[in-house]
Parts: sequence; structure tokens; C-alpha cells
Amino acid sequence: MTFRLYDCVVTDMKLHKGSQDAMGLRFGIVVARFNKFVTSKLLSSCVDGLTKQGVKPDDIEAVRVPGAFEIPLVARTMARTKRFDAVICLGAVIRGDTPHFDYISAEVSRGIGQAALDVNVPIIFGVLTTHTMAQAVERSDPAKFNRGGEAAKSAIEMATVMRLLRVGEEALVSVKRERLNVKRETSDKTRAARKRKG
Ligand code: INI
Repeated sequence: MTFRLYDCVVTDMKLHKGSQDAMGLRFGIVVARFNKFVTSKLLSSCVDGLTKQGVKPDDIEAVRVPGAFEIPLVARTMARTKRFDAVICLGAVIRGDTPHFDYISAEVSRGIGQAALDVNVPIIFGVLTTHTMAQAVERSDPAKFNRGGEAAKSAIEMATVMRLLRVGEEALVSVKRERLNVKRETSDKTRAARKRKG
């Protein structure tokens, strides 16, 4: 029996899934300057996470933007170049006394999700949304929650899963092409046979 799952492909009970082997993969990073004390830690642990898994520093490109609100546009633009296997978004939105937090966090999460769907490239949501600065600091700390390192892992897994699915897609296209050719050959033969019969 052969069937497919969306995070992997299962064939005769052999499980193929996304891996952490990142050799040869290319990554784009968009990082917000706002709350730089936090986002710079997210950036360094994200880059560490990628290089530890075999990504060459030359295969990583980072772009700094003013704040989280600006992340989706730049992430989408980077993804559209098709130069990256995944794009990672890093930022820190921290709740204050006004509703500003709600507008920014809603827009950045919606925008990142929409960009990934539009462009068909994994775009990873490594944006912290916290009630306090202390929570943001904890989550960016590589010795604690290490959200930057986690974003790197998610990006590698999604990049390898998408490669698997693309190979599957290409195989499907070539099967369809083959079937079409067989159909054409069959109808050519039938036409030739009819012609011979008169
Ligand atoms: N940007 C952030 O990345 N985090 C925040 O906590 C934040 N707050 O709280 O205001 C923030 N604001 C800036 C915003 O993202 C835009 O850069 C700005 O509004 C210009 O468009």
C-alpha cells in the first residue's frame, strides 16, 4: 500500500521525512531592529543553528528592517527571488500600555503566513510576541528557550520537506506526460490502421 502524508512520504511502510541535513541549502533571514537587544540574540542563535547543521555562511543572507511590521514585505520579496530554500523572520513584539502590540502582532503573523502561501516557499515565524521584556529575553536566550535556534531548525525541516514534495510533484508531471504520450501513440496507430483498411 502506498500513501502520502504532508510532512513525509510513506511508501510500503518506509518513512521519508524532512531532515536536519542542511548541506547545500540557502536561507534568507529578515530581522527587525526594534528591540534589538532581543532580536540580535535571535539572529546569532539562528545563524549558529544553521551553520551547525552544515549551511555555509555564504549561503545565508540577512536583511535588517525597522520593526516587525516591515518583516512580511521583505520576507515575501526575498522568497520571490527563488534564491532561498526558506526565509526566516525574526522579531520581538512586546506588549505595552496601548493596543499597538495587537495591531503589529496580528499584521506580522498574517503577513508572514500569506507571503509563504503566495510564493510557495517556507517562511518561518520566528517573531516573539510577549507580555514583558523579561519573557522576550528568556525566549531569545540560547541557554533557555532559544527561539532563534528553533527557527533555524524549522527552516531546515521545511526546506527539506518542500524538496521532497517538489520531487514528488516532478515525478507526477513526468507520469502524466508519459500517459499522454502513450495515448497519442495509441491514437496514431489506430488512425494508421484505419487508413490501411481504407
Ligand atoms: N516593532 C517591533 O518589532 N516590536 C515592537 O514591540 C514594536 N512596538 O511595540 O511598537 C514595534 N513597533 C514598530 C513597528 O513594527 C514599525 O516598525 C513602525 O510602526 C513603522 O512602520
